[in-house]
Amino acid sequence: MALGPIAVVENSILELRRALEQASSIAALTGAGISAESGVPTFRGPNGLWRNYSPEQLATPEAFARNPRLVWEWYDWRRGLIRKAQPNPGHLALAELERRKPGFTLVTQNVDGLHDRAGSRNVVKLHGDLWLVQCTGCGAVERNEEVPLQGELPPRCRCGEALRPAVVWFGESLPEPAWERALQASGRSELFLVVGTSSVVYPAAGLAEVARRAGARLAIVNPEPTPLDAGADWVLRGPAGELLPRLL
Ligand code: BJW
Ligand code: ZN
Repeated sequence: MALGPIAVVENSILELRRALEQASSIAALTGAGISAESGVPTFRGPNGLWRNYSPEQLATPEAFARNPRLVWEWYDWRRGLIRKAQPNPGHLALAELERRKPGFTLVTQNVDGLHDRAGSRNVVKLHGDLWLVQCTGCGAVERNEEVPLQGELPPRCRCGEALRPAVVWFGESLPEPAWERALQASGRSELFLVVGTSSVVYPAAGLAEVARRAGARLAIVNPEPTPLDAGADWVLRGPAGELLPRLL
């Protein structure tokens, strides 16, 4: 008898839960979708536009050079939303997985800090941190949690130059230590979980392929199809906040 869609999801959950229990080395890659249920808009979803600008128009060094104030207004708005947001059951499930599995590595493209706030201790941040700022002149990096930012935008460093968010924009390289750790964790994983990312932004999206080539099994958690689905061992179609807790 053919299984209906609900039975297929249930089966996959059971199977994946068993695989997670048995694997000694697991890596997870998360994207904006894991924070969606916390009320943080994703980049490419229906609410992905801010004042009619796409992330590709704002998250670039060129956009910042042209109009630093506009780019900072976007970040200031996002910092405000994220400050009020709470980690959801998806973040909490990954923090729990880290506690249960010594060989677990969490790699995230997110800059919102919600994994840290959920209790994950060992988060590899590929695209930086929204709560750090970097001077475009002297290069100094400091924490800045002011919401909303006071004074003129862009905020200024002590040295007088403009500060920028310490995040990775299009065309910029990822922080080398984080990238190295992500590559290693992906290459040695037996199971690679891809959660809440459209998997269109590289090099992060390539980690799943790195893992697969090294023999890992691949699981996707996303309510929408992604380019990685065809090569995955499990595709769980649904929200991370509902599905991840059921994998524990
Ligand atoms: C849910 C859900 C729920 C919803 N539960 N899921 C090869 C080909 C072509 C281009 C390139 C290439 N290699 C590199 C490039 C260039 C470029 C790139 O990839 N471009 C593509 C867009 C084509 N990459 C780069 O430039 C990178 N650097 C680089 O390659 O350096 C080397 C180099 C140097 C010099 C020259 C050339 C190369 C840097 C990329 C930096 C990305 N930065 C951003 C901004 C970070 C700071 C900030 O937050 O402001 O990172 S852009 C934005 O996209 C952000 C995200 O981390 C990233 C990925 O987005 P994500 O997380 O996947 O979000 P969405 O919105 O796309 O998807 C959300 C998903 O959630 C959806 O699938 C939903 O269905 C799902 N979802 N609800 C689970 N409840
Ligand atoms: Zn400075």
